[in-house]
Amino acid sequence: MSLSIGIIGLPNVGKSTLFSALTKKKVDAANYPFCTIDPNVGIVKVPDVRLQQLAGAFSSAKTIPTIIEFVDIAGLVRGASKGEGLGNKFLAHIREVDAIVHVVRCFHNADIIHVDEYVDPIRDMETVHTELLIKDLETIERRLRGLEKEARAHNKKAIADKEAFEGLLAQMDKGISAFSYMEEHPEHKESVKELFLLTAKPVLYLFNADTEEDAKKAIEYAKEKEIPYVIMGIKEEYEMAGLTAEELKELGMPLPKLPLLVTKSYSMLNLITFFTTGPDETRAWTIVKGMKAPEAAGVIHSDFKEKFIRAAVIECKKLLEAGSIPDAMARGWIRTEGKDYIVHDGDVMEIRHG
Ligand SMILES: Nc1nc2c(ncn2[C@@H]2O[C@H](COP(=O)(O)OP(=O)(O)OP(=O)(O)O)[C@@H](O)[C@H]2O)c(=O)[nH]1
Ligand SMILES: [Mg+2]
Repeated sequence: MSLSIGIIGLPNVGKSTLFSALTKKKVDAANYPFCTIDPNVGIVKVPDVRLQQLAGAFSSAKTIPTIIEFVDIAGLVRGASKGEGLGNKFLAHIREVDAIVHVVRCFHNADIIHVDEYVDPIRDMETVHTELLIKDLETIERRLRGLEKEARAHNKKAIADKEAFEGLLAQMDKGISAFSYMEEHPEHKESVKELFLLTAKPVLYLFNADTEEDAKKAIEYAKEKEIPYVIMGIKEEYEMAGLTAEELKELGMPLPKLPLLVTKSYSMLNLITFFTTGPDETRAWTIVKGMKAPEAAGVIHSDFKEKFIRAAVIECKKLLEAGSIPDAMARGWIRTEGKDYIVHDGDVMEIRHG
């Protein structure tokens, strides 16, 4: 299971540079708007120290991290929802991703063209948000028109959907995203999810800034809206991405922030990691928070879900403390869990299946 994160933002703000730094893939990144047209897709390993620790403790021959997909999408401009710029094509690409990293230009550099002439992070965030909202409003209104007849015929689901969508429309008129609406109204979540709205996806802001001072206003805005954010100088990160940890130390460079972006994106998607380990390999697996043991087993192999019998489970920390499976067993730290067990982040599991 690999989920995808779309990198979005205005043209020429550093999206492709970020993508290259993350995926080590060479893609077109240049100082002109709409440099990217077709999306670039790349896979990124999710950094996790526990994986190396486990592999070390078990002298595993192979170490396999879990991955997340990043998609570098074309830049969006005001009017995109009406077809401006790359318009609808751009919006269609956003619809396909599971979450969004929204790159916002905060750095000042007169040589790099800004499509709206000068640097203003708040205006830019609102431009993008507004375009997504407009597109969503169209979707909701269209759906509501389709529901009228069924609701009048007392169809229960149609009535519930209608109530959910009308509430959502009223909130969206105030600029509220479908994501926030679902948080506020869990009772309408199922109805809203069915619309696949653009603003229903979780968002993480990436403030592309050389200094924290450059991002100050943007940070205040994100805090007020309760949207998570990271601050980094994308160009610097890109340059650092080509260097090893030793080289960075020698040059007196700061620690790269890209791993933090990856882990934040991962948790934004509500994802957690469990492990399998042994002499052959130690491997990290991705599941959605709240998944039960058979579903988690199904991520390893689709057959395991149906044929799941039980799992031997121990927290990664405990296993490392015990040092080996027999020692952990002797201490009574390995539990046997059944079909209803909800898997936790950091569990090390051995699945028994038929
Ligand atoms: N000074 C400075 N320049 C940057 C930074 N990040 C990106 N740039 C430059 O900005 C220009 C545009 O970068 P891209 O990564 O191509 O931007 P994009 O958002 O992918 O643009 P489109 O594909 O056109 O939407 C390039 O010349 C980058 O080198 C930064 O942090 N500081
Ligand atoms: Mg680009």
